[in-house]
Amino acid sequence: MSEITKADDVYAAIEEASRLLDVDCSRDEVWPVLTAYEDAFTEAVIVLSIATGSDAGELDYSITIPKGGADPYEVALEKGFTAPTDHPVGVLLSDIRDRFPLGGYAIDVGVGGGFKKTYTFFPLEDLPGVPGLSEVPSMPRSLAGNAGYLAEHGLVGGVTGIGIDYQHNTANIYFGKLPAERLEPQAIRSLIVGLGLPEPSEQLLEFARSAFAIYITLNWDSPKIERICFAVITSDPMGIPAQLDPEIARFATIAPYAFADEGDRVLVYGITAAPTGEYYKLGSYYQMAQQTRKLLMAFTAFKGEKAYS
Ligand code: GPP
Ligand code: MG
Repeated sequence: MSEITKADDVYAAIEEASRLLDVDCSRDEVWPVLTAYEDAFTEAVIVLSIATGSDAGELDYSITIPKGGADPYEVALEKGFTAPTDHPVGVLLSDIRDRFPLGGYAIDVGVGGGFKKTYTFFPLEDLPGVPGLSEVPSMPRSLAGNAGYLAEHGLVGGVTGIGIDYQHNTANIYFGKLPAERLEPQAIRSLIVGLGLPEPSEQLLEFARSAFAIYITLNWDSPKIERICFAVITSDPMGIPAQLDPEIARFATIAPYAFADEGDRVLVYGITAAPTGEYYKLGSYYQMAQQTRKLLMAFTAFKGEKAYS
């Protein structure tokens, strides 16, 4: 596997994936982003992702930035990838950085839609929980407001990261793996219905049994949790526990990757329960250093109740 990937290789992969998906890809749009974050590429995890629903027809690329790298939101502001804002979404990342030890960052960019999100990851040995994160001043109040409900469903500690979406003014809270009984169909059904979301499909409930991550989406306007997503990780493009969508299945088989061995591939499937219904996602990893892969795989194995700060 080539772990050293220059912007040219990453651009070629994004261009190739765009061609396969019939997405318009402009070098003038993508290249400045790749070069702005190029220092991260050697060790970076690079993910190509698509979704059904309102995001259908878009290809996103995500690139991790190691701990100690430049704050990716500051880079995006400086380079003009995103406009300055007075909305609290603009200070959430620095508020978190000021209060918690970080394990690293990532960015999420649409080939068509431009700079969308930052991700902030916490160190695996020091994961925060909902109570601590609720105290972050710019955090949507709906986190504190739903903390009790989330805790009843096991979503309290073990927060692995925060996603901040500057286009939609939303924040995602990523939780690690829950114990098996929390993932039983009746537990997940009750979690979803109690959020005021539509009755989940059998397919979602079957899929959620294998979830290694669960994440909620919050906004600053509503006291409600906007949506919830269940993610399953596999190295086998056909190894998901439910039939998703033909476009998703096709992308799983054709997405470009830099791994020498097909068996080293990493695919993260998602099903989101949203007010308008369910939709599917797939993140196909283009590149991932062996060490990071081992860490991620180790993390997917549940190791008992998690402590949190
Ligand atoms: C997906 O969020 C989040 C990740 C794939 C984490 C990033 C991981 C890396 C290794 C870069 P999403 O796109 O499903 O969320 P939403 O649709 O709510 O923006
Ligand atoms: Mg995405």
